[in-house]
Amino acid sequence: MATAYLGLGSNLGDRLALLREARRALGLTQGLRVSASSPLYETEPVGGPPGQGLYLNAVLEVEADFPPRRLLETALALETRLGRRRETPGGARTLDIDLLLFDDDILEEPGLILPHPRLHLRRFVLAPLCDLAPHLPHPVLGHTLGELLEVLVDPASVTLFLASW
Ligand code: PH2
Ligand code: MG
Ligand code: MG
Repeated sequence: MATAYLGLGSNLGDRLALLREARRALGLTQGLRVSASSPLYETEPVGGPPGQGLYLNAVLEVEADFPPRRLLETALALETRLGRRRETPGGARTLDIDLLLFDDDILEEPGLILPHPRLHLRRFVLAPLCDLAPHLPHPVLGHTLGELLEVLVDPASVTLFLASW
């Protein structure tokens, strides 16, 4: 059994309903258990075309009894099922699920890099990740996630979104 962290984001459609449905569907997946959920954050879009709506972001901790590639495929299939259309790169999306960490695996394959190469650079990922695992060391950088958040310079705004989910 491996412990993995998934980053969820939505800035198109009913964002809250999409994140709730994503978590529910992941929990129903054979071999996967959702063991913890971060609070929700409302966040300013980073990159992509101008004029996009604010994101809702959150992180899930999951227990998986299959390899990272299959977790990635599960996540991508769920994005598609919940209406994601890949048109403009970096454009608004109904649902994005990123594989952030898979145990302390370090991996660089086509389409799958672990740990996620930008997780320590983005407050919309690191803040919810630290709500769940502040003491976890980053497998490549060595510092804990909490230490990385403390020194992070990312001016994009990230505020708690006060809804239960
Ligand atoms: N995801 C991106 C690009 N920019 N910005 C925010 N605030 N939240 C995201 O989830 C996000 C983003 C690419 O996946
Ligand atoms: Mg993403
Ligand atoms: Mg993605």
